[in-house]
Amino acid sequence: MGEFKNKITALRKHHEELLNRKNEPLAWGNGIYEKYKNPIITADHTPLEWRYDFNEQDNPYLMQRIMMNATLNAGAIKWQGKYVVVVRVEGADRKSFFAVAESPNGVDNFRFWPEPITMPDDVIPATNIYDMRLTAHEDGWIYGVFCAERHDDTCPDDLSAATATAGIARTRDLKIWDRLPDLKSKSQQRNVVLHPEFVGGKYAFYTRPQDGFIDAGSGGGIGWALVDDITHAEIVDEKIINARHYHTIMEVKNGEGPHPIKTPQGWLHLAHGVRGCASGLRYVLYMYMTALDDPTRVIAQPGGYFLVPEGDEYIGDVMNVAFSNGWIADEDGRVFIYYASSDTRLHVATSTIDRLVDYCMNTPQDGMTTTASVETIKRLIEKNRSTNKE
Ligand code: BGC
Ligand code: BMA
Repeated sequence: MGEFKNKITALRKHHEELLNRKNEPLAWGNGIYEKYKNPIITADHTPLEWRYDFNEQDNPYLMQRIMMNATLNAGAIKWQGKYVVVVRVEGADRKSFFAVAESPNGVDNFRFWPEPITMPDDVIPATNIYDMRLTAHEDGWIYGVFCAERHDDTCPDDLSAATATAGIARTRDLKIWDRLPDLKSKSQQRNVVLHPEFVGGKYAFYTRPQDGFIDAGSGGGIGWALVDDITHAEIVDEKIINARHYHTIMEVKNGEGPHPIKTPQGWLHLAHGVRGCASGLRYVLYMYMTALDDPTRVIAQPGGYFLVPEGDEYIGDVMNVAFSNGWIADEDGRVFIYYASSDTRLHVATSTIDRLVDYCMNTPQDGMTTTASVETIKRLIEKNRSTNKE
């Protein structure tokens, strides 16, 4: 009897130590942002009540009855003074669900709320839902837009055939969610994001049209579509605002991350780019900016990637992945970038609006050839020669 209680005490102590662990920025970054020593949320951070049956008769070995596999791709929002993330939690059964975790400072001490989100289904229930983008819209609601995945029944013999659609839900308190009908679109859609402001009186979505479930194909890149009625959202016209290119970090796919941050110089965007290589797909993050008076007009496109997996971040369920669908811009200009590594755990990187705008405006563009890249490097060397002479 006593032994079972002791085991629970030890388990809870170990868990509390993990939850209370302090995080520190790593020294020697790239000057653009700071990465941190520890991931902020791992599967081990999930509440013990989700995993263990604490009744000694029913669970004499104190086993995990439900195992958690990963905590990744989180939407983020500053809410009631707290840094709040809506985490994609994945169980051992490969089903993802959404769960809220909050921190007092944005970099450590994240704690899950007691229960995962109960997300109502659309008319046709999805098999899996994931990667929520949170938008506090000027209409007063907080929206969650996420991917709803279903088996593609037009291919009954192919167990991997699937469809990706944007699910839409809204809430006032992050607890009770009203599900709206899924976004209607001619093509499949993943990485759909709601812009925080009305544009010409309409709701505006960043889209990512794709030919198939995995293949972006002729989809072209990150799209933009205006929608009259969010309660029956349908894409009628879609235009590509951030295209993919041959031999870049986004040759195979790209997609909007969280919704862009409004700055005096323009909208600041975080996105992911994907390229193919011998070991599979490589997912990295990149940035761009668009004009305040026209969020579809690109005004800055720093070349190459912004953030990539490094060290332990390379390793996980889906190797070589950095993915972000959540960031928080604080009142004091600090920015908390929540990114997941290798579809396994959640991290934070911190920067400021000023630094990110500087990065976007002053990082050379991709010249698209080796010759152009070498010329760009030589220009910097030359500039440094004259600076050093001064
Ligand atoms: C996974 C996602 C992934 C997608 C495309 C889904 O089944 O859950 O994490 O992005 O497939 O590979
Ligand atoms: C994508 C995303 C993410 C995931 C990534 C890598 O398509 O939507 O869910 O992080 O694949 O597996």
